[in-house]
Amino acid sequence: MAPPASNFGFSADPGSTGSVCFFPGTTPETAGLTFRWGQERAAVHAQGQSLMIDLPSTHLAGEAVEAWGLPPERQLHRVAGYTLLQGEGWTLGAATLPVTAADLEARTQQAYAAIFGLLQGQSLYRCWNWVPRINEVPAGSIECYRLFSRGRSEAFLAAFAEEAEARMPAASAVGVPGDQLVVVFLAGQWPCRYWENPEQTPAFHYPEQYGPRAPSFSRATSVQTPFGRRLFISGTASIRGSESLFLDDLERQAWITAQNLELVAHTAGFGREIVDPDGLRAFRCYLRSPEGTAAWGRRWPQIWPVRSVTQAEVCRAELLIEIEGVLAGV
Ligand code: 3EB
Repeated sequence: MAPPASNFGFSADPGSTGSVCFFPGTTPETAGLTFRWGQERAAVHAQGQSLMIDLPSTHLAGEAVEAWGLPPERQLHRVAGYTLLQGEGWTLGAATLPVTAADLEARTQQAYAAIFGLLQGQSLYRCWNWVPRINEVPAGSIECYRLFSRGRSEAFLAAFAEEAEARMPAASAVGVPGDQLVVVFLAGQWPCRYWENPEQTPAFHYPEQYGPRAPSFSRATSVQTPFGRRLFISGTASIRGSESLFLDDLERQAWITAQNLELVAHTAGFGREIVDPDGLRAFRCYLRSPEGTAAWGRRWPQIWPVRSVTQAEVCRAELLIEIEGVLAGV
């Protein structure tokens, strides 16, 4: 079920802008950023000039180790609880924070305040969040995802006030076993634009039924890098307007998700194809339940290879699948 290397391997030519790698210059051996699924516990490791993000999420299919490229010139720093890799014009950061239901909101707020404190004029391009017990509702409280959303929202408001909505990057927030909140971000000084899906309510305008504070993210971020355009598409799911569609039907949720990905890619000027003959786009899929993998494995890889499939609670309890992507410009 592993996708063909021609689609999702990194370009043999390190200077190629046709590579799906985040930035050029990558082989798995020289990767700047590595996501490792199925690890014992959440951890951020710095090794040489690379970051490794270990996640205790069950790996279901595709690459168990995802190697992402970064520009070769980079330095390692530790600032405000984050391990940072920085190069000319860009910053990648990662942190793990122990959280309980009681302090998740405050810890999230602190984690984002720390990011804003170290950006130094750079824009956020992409945030990844792994949230323990994401769909649990602690006694006398609200769902952990909603606590997380409120903490993040408070931090955006504190940092940007009325400009907050114009600063919200592509993001994802999914569950993770254990008690570590994992936050990874990419920021930079290269020009970027945030995009919405014309068929979806902006998440930051979701009505209150989905939580007291709407989620702080946009549907995609396009970035004009010196190596070509990149589009980071947020975790995308079976949502139209603000409503979840096709509850309990993975297959139909997957189609709506794919349509949303196409709409966002097209809107941002990256073409509407999500099937990728040229190695220009890579997708990561989260499935709520491992039972879904069998159905997925039989049919979807033939029409749409994804780079990896990992088990994770998607932030809305009724959603069974979420897919995110990185696209290189054509
Ligand atoms: C949605 O569209 C599905 O809270 O950062 C997707 C991507 C979702 C990011 C986040 C939530 C987040 O609302 C959930």
